[in-house]
Amino acid sequence: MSDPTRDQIPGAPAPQPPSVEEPGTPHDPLPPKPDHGAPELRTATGEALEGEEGTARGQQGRWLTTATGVKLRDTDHSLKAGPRGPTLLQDHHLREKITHFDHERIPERVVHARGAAAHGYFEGYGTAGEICLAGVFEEGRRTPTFVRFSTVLGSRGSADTVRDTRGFATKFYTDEGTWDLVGNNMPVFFIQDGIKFPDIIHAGKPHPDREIPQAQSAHDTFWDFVSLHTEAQHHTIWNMSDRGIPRSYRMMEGFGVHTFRVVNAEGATSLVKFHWKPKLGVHSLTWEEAQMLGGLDPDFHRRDLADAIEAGAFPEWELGVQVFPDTDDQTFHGIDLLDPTKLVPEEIAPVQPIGKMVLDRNPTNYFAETEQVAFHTGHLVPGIDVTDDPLLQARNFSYLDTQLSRLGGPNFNQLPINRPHAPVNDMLRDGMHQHAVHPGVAPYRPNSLDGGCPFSLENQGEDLSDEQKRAFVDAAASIEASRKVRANPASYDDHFSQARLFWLSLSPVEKEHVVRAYTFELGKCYEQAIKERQLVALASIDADLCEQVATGLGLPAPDPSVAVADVEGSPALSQLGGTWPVDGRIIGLVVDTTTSAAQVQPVREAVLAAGMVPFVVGPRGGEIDGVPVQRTFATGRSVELDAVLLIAAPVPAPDALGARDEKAAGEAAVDPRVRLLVEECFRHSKAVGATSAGQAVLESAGVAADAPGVVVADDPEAAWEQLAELLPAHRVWDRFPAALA
Ligand code: HDE
Repeated sequence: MSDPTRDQIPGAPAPQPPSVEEPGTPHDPLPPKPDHGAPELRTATGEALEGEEGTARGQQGRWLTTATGVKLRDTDHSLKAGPRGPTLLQDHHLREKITHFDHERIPERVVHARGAAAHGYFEGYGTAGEICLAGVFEEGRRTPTFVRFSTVLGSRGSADTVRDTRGFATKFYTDEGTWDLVGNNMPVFFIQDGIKFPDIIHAGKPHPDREIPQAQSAHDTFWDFVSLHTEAQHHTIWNMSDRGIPRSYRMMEGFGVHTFRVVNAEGATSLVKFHWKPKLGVHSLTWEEAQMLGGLDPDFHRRDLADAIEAGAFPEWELGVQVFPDTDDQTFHGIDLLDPTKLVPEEIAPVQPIGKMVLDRNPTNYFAETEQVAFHTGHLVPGIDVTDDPLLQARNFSYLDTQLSRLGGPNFNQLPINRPHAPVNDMLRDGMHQHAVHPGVAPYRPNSLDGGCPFSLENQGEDLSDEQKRAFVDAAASIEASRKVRANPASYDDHFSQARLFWLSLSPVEKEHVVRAYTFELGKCYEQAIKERQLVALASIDADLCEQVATGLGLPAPDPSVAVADVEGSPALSQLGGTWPVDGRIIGLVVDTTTSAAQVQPVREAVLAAGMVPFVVGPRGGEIDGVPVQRTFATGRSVELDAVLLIAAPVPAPDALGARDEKAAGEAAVDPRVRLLVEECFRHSKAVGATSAGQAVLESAGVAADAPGVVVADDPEAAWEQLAELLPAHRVWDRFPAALA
């Protein structure tokens, strides 16, 4: 029988430390190591607790205890009636351990179940002062933030790179209370009224009989819904565009979607739409990359976010607002600002920057932070208020309600990740998981027993500072005196003009991707009637779009159900064009066992100096001439890379391929896995470079040395110099068939 005190027995082998090295330094190209240290405990305001307080529950070289702090000698054997006898009910440690384990899971979010998050800060520019009194926007003021990105449809364990809308939810821990901006990476939504949210989600989720398909919109019920509810067509075309498969959470725009009402210090109101603009630009995967990653690295976006922050490439966004006068009709250039299926083109309402956000710290514990964070559109601060958008109104109910079952009661704001950084002095009492020990006897107002406390800020006159006076006051927005009705305004009947606006905004390459996405998704539907109905909707957006999808489906192109709208595109909606910072991009450096450090090191250093991450990809792990190999031909795949530089042309290694392939490998001049890597990089329009030594791979992959985005040079450094110039454009757009046509 093993002895739990074994590490204290003289002569017993010393316990081995976990086989990990120190966490990487910023810009260390090695993938980050798992941190096997004790979980850091934090206060409500995010400060790390020091010493005993901070590490009392960490995995440390201390005594293991029960939940009540009783030291244990053995947690490996249950208490039995003899070594081979039955387990005794008396075993309180076994029961505590198993019972706690049995209850480790909480319900996953009903939507947005899969997510990844990071801490950071928001810094105001001071430019919003004229329209909004919220302190968070004051010049230079830094407010801690926590951001959770997510997919919508998939379960918690689903893949990151599926075609879907992405959530972009930000918690601002402001001095005036917590403000949550719970947005998406697309500016419009499927439905105009929150009462239809359960319907669209039921349609998008897996079919109830077999629970398939997971995290997909390519199935009958989704297309049944969107073809029957044509208000969904605008959001759907965004999903079918490259926006539905982002390259990285760091490279997504974020939108508040609804119009919000802001109030300035004089009490004047304006209507605004919030936009997050990523410093790195808006970029996407190709559909094939997204599909491959679903299998090869389902955690791709989660890993990318954490790795970038670990490497010091902190993601950054600028927050901007489109500002509209708060007129009675709440429209702008004829666009109904209360209709969440409509955007306002930036060309007619420019996005004005009001601050920036930097994400600079990974969560310490996924469950405690990313899983337990609870966003709520009703978490508003003085100066920021809601409008009557019926989708937003329903959300204001739903987000509070859903936490009750997800987090087990009404005290979820006391969880460390949700605790406000502003002082809390509420009269909410008791309930499941109450952590506060409230003194006093009179949690009601007015009272005469607890000195009348707490006071509300009304009638306090001169005793309060200006800042204290800044309480939340609901904006006194006028409402149309009317009868109670279950109806939409007439403006909500226009379902196609903005879907067309989006289509017309795209470049030929982006349009081609949209056509392929519709063709794929509808091709996965079984019901002919659904495909035909969706084709009618496409005809109402654009005849050419409909024609191309119909051809792919082998169906005739129908007539539109409504006259095609006479609108123009909004150039700001296209992702193409421009050049962008390359922070955190991953560059594959292909070597073989004969490659010398002198060939690789200067390029590695140049890549690092440019803020990118070099991955040395070699035939085996370990080091080659002292240079660490990050990926082998077995563990690496093109989809992880943003560009590849062939420093060598590795020859086949038959033993790595399995007996059956040995003959073929022996005959090939180049390792087929490297050839595949280059074929894929080329097909996905990534920059490809080769030295004269690596050029044989290009030949074997059928890639012409003078093809767009392919560079060849004598030595690695010269090749890298040319390759680096291609990266700010994200992809070699000229290589896509639509661009070549
Ligand atoms: Fe949500 N949504 N939503 N949603 N939503 C939730 O809240 C809901 C909508 C969004 O990372 C839930 O805490 C209704 C629009 C994000 O924790 C739930 C309606 C937008 C997240 C809920 C909408 C969003 C959620 C599930 C229609 C973009 C993830 C768990 C009236 C502006 C937040 C939870 C996170 C999560 C309800 C529509 C964004 C059930 C009823 C529009 C980013 O409360």
